[in-house]
Amino acid sequence: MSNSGVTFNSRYKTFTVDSRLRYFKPHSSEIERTFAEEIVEGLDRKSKYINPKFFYDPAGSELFEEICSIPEYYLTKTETEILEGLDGELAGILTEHLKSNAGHGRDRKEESCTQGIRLVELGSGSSVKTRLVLQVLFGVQDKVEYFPIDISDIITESSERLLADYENLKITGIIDTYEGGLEFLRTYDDRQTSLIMFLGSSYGNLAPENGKKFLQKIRSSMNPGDLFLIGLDAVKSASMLELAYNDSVGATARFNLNVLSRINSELDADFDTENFAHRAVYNHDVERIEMYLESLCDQSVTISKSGLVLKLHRGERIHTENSYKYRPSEVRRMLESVGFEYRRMWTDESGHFMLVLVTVS
Ligand code: AVI
Repeated sequence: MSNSGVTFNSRYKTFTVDSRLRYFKPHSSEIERTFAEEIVEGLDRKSKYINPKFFYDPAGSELFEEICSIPEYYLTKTETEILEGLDGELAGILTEHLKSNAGHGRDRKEESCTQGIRLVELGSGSSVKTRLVLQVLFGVQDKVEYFPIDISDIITESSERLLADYENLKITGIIDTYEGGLEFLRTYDDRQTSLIMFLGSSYGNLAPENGKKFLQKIRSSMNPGDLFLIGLDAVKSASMLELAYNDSVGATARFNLNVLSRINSELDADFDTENFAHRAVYNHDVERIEMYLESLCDQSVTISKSGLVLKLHRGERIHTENSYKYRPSEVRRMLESVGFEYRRMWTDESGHFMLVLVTVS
């Protein structure tokens, strides 16, 4: 990947690979400062936490891919099955949607009506799911522009694989936080209808008040006629949930512990991962899985680049993730409360997972 040196706006560097592939990435010093600051903010306090967005360095992203392939982590498998089952129906909805938007003379330039739908994905996720939706889009239009937004450079690899398989695909990757990526797209052209996807129940990693703000952010980045497809994990038995987050091959434990290795290498710290244990428990009261890193002894850790010496006692926990689960009956209200228009919900036969399509007018 070579840096073309062209800047789209002052926050980003552009990397142009060829006419079908380019990336935008914020200047690295900015990312590093944020990481160091946020780590101090979360650890230099009584109830310690690390924001789960920091799981996704290259090693963490690979571990997450591994988790997605493990049977007890039913989320990926179930969401994929739902997507596989709705291709014809989704194609029909998208075709109808394009027709009705063209007829209603939206705020966009005339040519937008013939330019079809572009795919925006928050979190590049498993390319299996992306491919299923691309397949649907190629069924209704000749060319597709795909905008993966992900904090990790992993999108560079998956993009190249996608381009090898789809001749008429163009990819503009945004290596940034979701908020940064959405802001980027607001200042980008609005000649096409966007289908924004937020799959895998990643929304569940946000606390409800932040989730609501995030939905508002998505809503405000959308133009009339744009679509938003969100995947949400449903409330179910604690045993099934706890198994999904305590898998038999220990991938979730390695994923959780990897954030400490990341802090070691990027912020010059000396966490000994052997001194921590992975814990994942279901909290019935707030209907979420909670993940922690538990200190196995009294210990002191230095995080040089954050200027912090951390003292942990045996049994003390660092809260690393919440994964909220949703009731189908509350999802529609949640989405409508921020101004989305509800279109459709799909679930698997057991009701373990939901895919919901909304739009804005
Ligand atoms: C990305 N996110 C939806 C996953 C989840 O289920 O909360 C992250 C994860 N954490 C442990 N396993 C998977």
